[in-house]
Amino acid sequence: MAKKQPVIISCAITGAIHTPTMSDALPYTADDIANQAIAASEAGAAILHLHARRPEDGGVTIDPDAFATFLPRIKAATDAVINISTGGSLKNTIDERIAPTLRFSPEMCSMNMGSMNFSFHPLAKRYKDWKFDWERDYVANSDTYIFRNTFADLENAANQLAPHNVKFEHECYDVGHLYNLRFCMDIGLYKAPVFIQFIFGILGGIGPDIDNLIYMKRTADRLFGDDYRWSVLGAGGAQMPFATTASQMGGNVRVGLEDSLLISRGKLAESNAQQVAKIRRIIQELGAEIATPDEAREILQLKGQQNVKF
Ligand code: KMH
Ligand code: ZN
Repeated sequence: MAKKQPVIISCAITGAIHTPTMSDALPYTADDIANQAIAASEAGAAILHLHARRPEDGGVTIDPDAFATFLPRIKAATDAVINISTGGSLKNTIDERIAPTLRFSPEMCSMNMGSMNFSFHPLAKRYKDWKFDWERDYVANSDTYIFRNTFADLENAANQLAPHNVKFEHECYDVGHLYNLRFCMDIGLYKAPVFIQFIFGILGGIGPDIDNLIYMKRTADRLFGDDYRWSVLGAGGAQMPFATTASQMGGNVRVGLEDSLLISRGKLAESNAQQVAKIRRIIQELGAEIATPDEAREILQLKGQQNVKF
């Protein structure tokens, strides 16, 4: 019998949804982002999906200089694959959002496969006292944002990034995004195998029902055949159930405080590494292996750590 492929664990360390008030564990200084990323890698994450934050107040930033404060430290301490977000702001242009990736030329970066509502405003009602001034309005006003990823934006980003040979984490929040990806492959923007992150539970995207996972997977099988690898991210309380199910369906998984602050229903996680350790234990207890960073590189056909610029 053919050996089962090991499961790639991605860990998304801090993101742009949650704010410091929501959890003391959410990292936002360079030290904390680096330390939590390194610990997540030691716990079993092969890929680290990274955003930057303002160290003084935890605000979201896409300034390449902010990434420079932690990328070299993480690279020096781990052999994990670094994946830089290009979606980390709902307000900036695609040119601004790809600037960190253009400067640091990582092995991977995210690519969001359609324009959409992307809202987390219901979270604003849960907190009365906020640690920092910016947080309440940032969260409450997310109901006014359109997350812009037009076909022109996707083509512009692919053309500028082509010389860097970066593998995209194609973030697909709904079935239509899979068709957008197929179209972009057909016009030559991306090379197979593409890596698709199926996303469930973002307000504005498809909901966290397991039926939807089956449907997304079946649609991707039809559209991409052998030309894709896939992973699953469930937001909030859907994180562990969706990761567990995906790992049993032959998929890969993404955890991390970017997408969920919880370790179990109603209980805050202490760190990113705690979430990685939990999903690793579940995957291994259910009889699968987890991928090392080098196995992830082989499965996703990455250019290698020696070719990044940080
Ligand atoms: N937190 C994810 C649902 C990106 O970085 O490009 C969205 C995300 C976007 O990861
Ligand atoms: Zn992200």
